[in-house]
Amino acid sequence: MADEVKLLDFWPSMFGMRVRIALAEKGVAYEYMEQDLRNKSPLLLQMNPVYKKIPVLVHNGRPICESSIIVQYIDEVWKDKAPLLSSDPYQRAQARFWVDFIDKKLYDAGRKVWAGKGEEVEAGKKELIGVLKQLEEVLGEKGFFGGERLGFVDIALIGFHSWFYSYEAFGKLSIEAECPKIMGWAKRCLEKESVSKSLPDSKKVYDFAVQMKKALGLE
Ligand code: GS8
Repeated sequence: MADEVKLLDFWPSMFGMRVRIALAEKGVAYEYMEQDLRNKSPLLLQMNPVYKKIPVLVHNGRPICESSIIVQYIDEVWKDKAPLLSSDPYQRAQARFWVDFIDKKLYDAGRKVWAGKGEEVEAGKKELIGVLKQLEEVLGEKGFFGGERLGFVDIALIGFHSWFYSYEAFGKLSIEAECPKIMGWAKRCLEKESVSKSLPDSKKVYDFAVQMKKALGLE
């Protein structure tokens, strides 16, 4: 029986983007199901009753939640093509550490920059640049965090690139000037079709962020 793969997602989500890229890298066909997060569907509530968040991968009727867990699941199930994690346990542990770091630090810093006010924006900018500079050190002279090829850390981080324009516009900063290595790395990732076709246009994300701020009364 052919695999039935569905992805519950929301287009501006950097977490959803991770899953889109992983599926594209593996060449897995799937049904993309855009979700309305203000009016959550019974399917989303049923598939992720704990957090009620996207992304959710539904593989042959069974849900998998949390983007970094989903990407690892995809790597384990479709293991014959495009390995995303190293076969070496130490390297795998390192990759998981940095994905956890991105999850804990980058989303919050970015949100302070685009959705915060006054001092919060300034604190968010410092955190954002600090996190990206730290990641530049981890990248070192490698082409990708995964070495020669796109890996787990690259996939976890690159979705944030579609938000960089918004961070720059709201925070009045230049990520290119502060973190040129990260921008060089992002360009390399975007040369891959699996990445470019999975990421939305940065200006569209910015328009979305403007609308969100209005809707949330954050202006
Ligand atoms: C985060 C997913 C998430 O924040 C993961 O999958 O890695 N740790 C999770 N999803 C958001 C949309 S993106 O900001 C979401 O579904 N929010 C709906 C809500 O909070 O009600």
